Amino acid sequence: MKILVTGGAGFIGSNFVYYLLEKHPEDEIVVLDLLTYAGNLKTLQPVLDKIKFVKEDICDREAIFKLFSEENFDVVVNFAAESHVDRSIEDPGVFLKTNILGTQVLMDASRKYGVKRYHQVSTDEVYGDLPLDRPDLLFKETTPLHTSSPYSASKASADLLVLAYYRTFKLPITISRCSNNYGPFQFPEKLIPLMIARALDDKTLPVYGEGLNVRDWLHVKDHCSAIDLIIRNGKVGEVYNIGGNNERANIEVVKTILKALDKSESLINYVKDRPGHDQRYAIDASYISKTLGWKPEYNFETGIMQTINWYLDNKSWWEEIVSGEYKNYYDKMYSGR
Ligand code: NAD
Ligand code: TDX
Repeated sequence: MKILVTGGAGFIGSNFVYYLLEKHPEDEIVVLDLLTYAGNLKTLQPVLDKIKFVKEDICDREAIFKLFSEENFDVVVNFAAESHVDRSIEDPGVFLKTNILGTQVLMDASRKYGVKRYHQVSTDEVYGDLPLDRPDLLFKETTPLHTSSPYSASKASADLLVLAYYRTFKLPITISRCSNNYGPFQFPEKLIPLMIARALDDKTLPVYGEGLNVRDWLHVKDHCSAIDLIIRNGKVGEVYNIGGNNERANIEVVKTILKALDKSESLINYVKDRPGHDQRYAIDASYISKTLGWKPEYNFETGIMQTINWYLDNKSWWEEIVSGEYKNYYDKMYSGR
């Protein structure tokens, strides 16, 4: 099987490439990535001789059509996106372009060149949020889309477009909507790697609001195994929720990291809340479990310890990031907050 992995130099995409190489060494993998601030070719360095890498923008119609005409992909898995909510609040434009129009270009090329499966990597954020005082409520695949941030609105728009291409053009699609991922190679703008990196440097940890917002954490490897099952055995036209059943308030996550690193809770700094901040995400993943037999391997306690150890053992990967342009980003987003 020949698989195009877009956004394969980012966090989840690169983990997916490693997953495929181990699980399906017979597959041919092409990674396409624009290498934005979030993409890092170093992440794929050890396997560059086993895959083909193409630096390209998913919005560049001509380049994408040329690639599809040359490669004859069986499957496209679209991870490429602008993915950080805070950045979408600062500057929504690029989110609409990449996340919506980029998806359209990839689907148009998939139609023209007869791709057998187009898989869209979506998010639980398309469902909006759940109240903190209703632990009985979970997102189901049938929950109406109801978005909060420019990021989630762009992802929901893409989802609707993917469903439209199925209904109107019979493009063989599947969609997965996943909860918050954590694990190796996550860019240190997201909660867990940001807090690990800052705690290790004895810097303050900026917790939004009171830290009571809840996320349902899923180890990235479990996300990869779910996508792999969907592209091989999933039903065309279906949406699959993927979740870890590991709900934690942000402050609990931050305190877990501090404890594991033997750092003081006095590093915690409660800062101004994120505008439009979603309160709680919680996924009902029973459909993929029942129909495809998927189940997560990691629980949060072991997964977070492994992740912390990975950041300790791979300082060179993230120290380079936090010493460059990232410093300006951090000052811009957090100063005076
Ligand atoms: P990421 O920001 O780490 O990686 C995104 C990758 O896409 C980067 O390598 C970047 O260079 C590339 N990219 C960006 N714009 C591009 C363009 N125009 N053309 C080609 N490549 C481009 O993101 P991630 O956390 O790995 O997320 C991957 C996907 O999973 C996204 O679609 C995101 O919405 C979705 N998702 C993420 C999470 C999470 O917790 N991180 C949860 C659910 C869903
Ligand atoms: O400095 C911070 N302080 C803080 O309190 C940051 C960066 C985050 N937070 C809070 C906000 C959220 O409640 O932590 C929680 C997690 O924040 P993020 O890591 O930014 O993730 P989130 O906004 O939940 O979105 C993530 O999950 C769904 C991914 O970034 C998305 O790409 C994915 O679709």
